[in-house]
This record gives sequence, structure tokens and C-alpha cells, in this order.
Amino acid sequence: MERAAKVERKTKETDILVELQLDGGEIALDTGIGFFDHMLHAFAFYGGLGLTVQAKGDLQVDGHHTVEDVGIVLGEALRGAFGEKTGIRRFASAYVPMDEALLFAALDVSGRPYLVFDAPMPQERCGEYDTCLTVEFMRAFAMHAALTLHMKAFYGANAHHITEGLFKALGLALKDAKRVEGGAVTSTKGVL
Ligand SMILES: [Mn+2]
Repeated sequence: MERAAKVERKTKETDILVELQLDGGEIALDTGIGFFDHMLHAFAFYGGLGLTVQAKGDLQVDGHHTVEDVGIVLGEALRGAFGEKTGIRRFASAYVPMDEALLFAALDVSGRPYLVFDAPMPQERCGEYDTCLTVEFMRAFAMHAALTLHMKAFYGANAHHITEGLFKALGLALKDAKRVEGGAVTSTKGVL
């Protein structure tokens, strides 16, 4: 059975469609924010995901609603694609060096949403993207995917590198966590 989900969400601020194939497929991204598309591409590519994101947001305000709401919808899609999470590895982590920066992500597909985020951004903008939106995206994504997610920048001077390394680390960790290793639910409680 394909581990996949399609989620649509429309509000007065954003209109978003996400299609996610957990085990790979096409990547097609159009959020109206070039740098954010670049980040989602890095996440999907290193996560071994098929991912379509079509987002029309109120960019005349700023990117906040668009980025946060893509996090919500992508999180819901991931949660849907995981389904009962039978046999998954569940825990995973990744370090990503990117030039001068070193980034880290650890996650548990736990059903218990939690975000710890420690990654100061030395610059405020990457193109049309406000770097303060990365934590907003990660929080929305972790809450709605029901992941426990910890992210850290150990050091780094360039916000493009720091942000991209975080998205790559998230992808790499997810690639590991989604792996099916057994036939039972990976929990001493018997349910996730
Ligand atoms: Mn880049």
C-alpha cells in the first residue's frame, strides 16, 4: 500500500494543496516565495519524498501566513501518509555541515508534538523569505505531523546556509525514521 496523502486547506489568508508520497515521487513546488521553494526542495530531495506544494498566500502582507500554513498542511499530509506507522524505525537524527555552518535535527515520529529550536539567524532575509519564518514553519510542521522535533545550529554565519542545512537535516532524519524495519508498531506501549 502506498504511503501517501493529499491535503487541501483554504482560509482567507492562504489556499494550499500538498500531495506527499512518503516513499518517493515527483517534486513540484510553487509557494510564490523562491527561497522557500528552494528549502522545500532540499527537504523533499534528501527525505526521498514525492512532494507537490501549491500555495497561494497573502504575500502582499508578508510570507508569514504562507510559510506557516504550508507547515500545517505538510504536517497533516505527513501524518496522513504515515498512517498507523507500522514497523517504522521512528527515531532518527542527522548532522549537516554546510560550508561554515553545522546543523542538526533529531526527530521521533511519536504522535507527541513538540519542537525545540535553537538556531539564531545572523541575517533577517534570504531573498523574499524572512529568516524568522523557519521556526514558524518547523513548529507548525511538528505540531501537525505530531513529531517530536529538535533542531540546532551549532554555529554558522550565513542564514542561507543555516536555514538550508536545517531543512536538509530534517529531510535526512525523516528518510531514516520512515524506514520500515519490522511488522509491529515501534512502541513499548503498542500504539503510536
Ligand atoms: Mn541554497
